Order: sequence, then structure tokens, then C-alpha cells
Amino acid sequence: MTQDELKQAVARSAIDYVVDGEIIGVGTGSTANFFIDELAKIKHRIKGTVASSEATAARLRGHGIEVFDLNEVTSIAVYIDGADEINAAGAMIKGGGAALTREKIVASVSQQFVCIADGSKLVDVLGKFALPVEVLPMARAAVMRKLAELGGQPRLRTKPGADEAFITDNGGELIDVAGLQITDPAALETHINQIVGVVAVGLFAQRGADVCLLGTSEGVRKLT
Ligand code: ABF
Repeated sequence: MTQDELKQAVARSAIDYVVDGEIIGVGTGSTANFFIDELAKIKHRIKGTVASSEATAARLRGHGIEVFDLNEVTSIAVYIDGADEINAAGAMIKGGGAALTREKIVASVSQQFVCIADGSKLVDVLGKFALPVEVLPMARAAVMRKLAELGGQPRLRTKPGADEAFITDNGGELIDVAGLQITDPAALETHINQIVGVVAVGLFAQRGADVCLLGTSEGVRKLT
């Protein structure tokens, strides 16, 4: 099976976690996009959605699925989203799709977090994927120096084919930190969160996935 077929299979499995009559939180990325396309087939069963990015909101609306502002919502039954890396405990690196901050916000309000990923995302130790950190532009250089002290190689994310900084939906910039071996994800998440100028770090460990569905050639595997 191709990676896309694995993503599609795991996206289909995530439909089992949709709660009828409720609001669903929806992630960002190609696996989340496959989930959105599956959700569209049963959109009559849900009240609506909260999106983790403008791109996800546009795709949902394109299917005629209502997208609520998070401030209009007091409860989200389940959040379905992908990951860049996930370990056996359900801790994740997220943010390759530049949506880590809103993803973390929506996940924090959700009763259950279901991660959907192809099997290649499962790792023993997080960190081979460069860790994304969203920062306020004025603090970019100062935060990069602090991140370098952690032993990583921080790099400013630029727009494709350009030298200028990529700007997130929130007006922030992104620093990707390569070369980390993250043996204590929750401790590193706390440490980076406390660096002045950091908006959010793409470590989801304090609030990891409750369920992880992995698409493999032997079928969809569930990590609880
Ligand atoms: C999103 O899913 C991001 O946090 C992460 O970067 C992305 C993974 O993308 P894909 O599903 O395309 O591999 O939640």
C-alpha cells in the first residue's frame, strides 16, 4: 500500500470516533485532509466542527461542513489530527504543517484526542523530525539562541523558494530545531514553553493522544 492509501485507511477508521450530534475538532495536514473527505460523507450526523488552521477550515467549508469559532463552543467531543512523529506513550511532535498552535488549542478543549498517522510516524524516541516552535517575530533571534543551548540546530522556516520567514495563521514565525533526542518530551515541552517569546512548541506530551490509529500494510493498528 502507498503512504496515501495508508493515510486514507486510517482516516476512515477515525470515523468510528465521531460522536453523533457533537462538534468535532479537526486537524491539519494530508492525513487530516483524508479524514475531512471521509467526514463529509457523514456530515449530517454532526453539529459542526472547529478547525485547527485556515486551510482546514476552507476544506471543511468546501464540503458544506459548518465551522465554528472556538469562542462559540464550550465543548468538543473529539479531536482528530495527524502527527509528524508519535511514540508508544502517545507523545507527539507536530507542526510540520505549521498549525501546531491552533492544533494545541483545539486539542486542549477536546475530551478525546485521536491521532491518525501512517505507520512511518511511530518512533522509539522523538526528535528525528525537527521540532517546530512558534515564536513572536521580534523574539526570533533570542529564542533561537536559547534553543541552540539545548543542543539542537535551530533553523528559521522560510516560505517555499524564498528567503523570507514563513508566517503562520497567527502572525508568528516558526523555528525548526533539528538534532534533538527527546527522551523526556513532557519536561522539554515545559522548558521550551517557558522561553520568553515562544508562542507554542510542537511537543504534545503533557496532552498527548488518547488513541493513536496507525495505518500499516497489515491494517489499521490501534495504540492506546
Ligand atoms: C498535523 O499533521 C501537523 O501537526 C503535522 O505536521 C501533520 C502531519 O502531516 P501529514 O498528515 O501530512 O503527515 O497535525
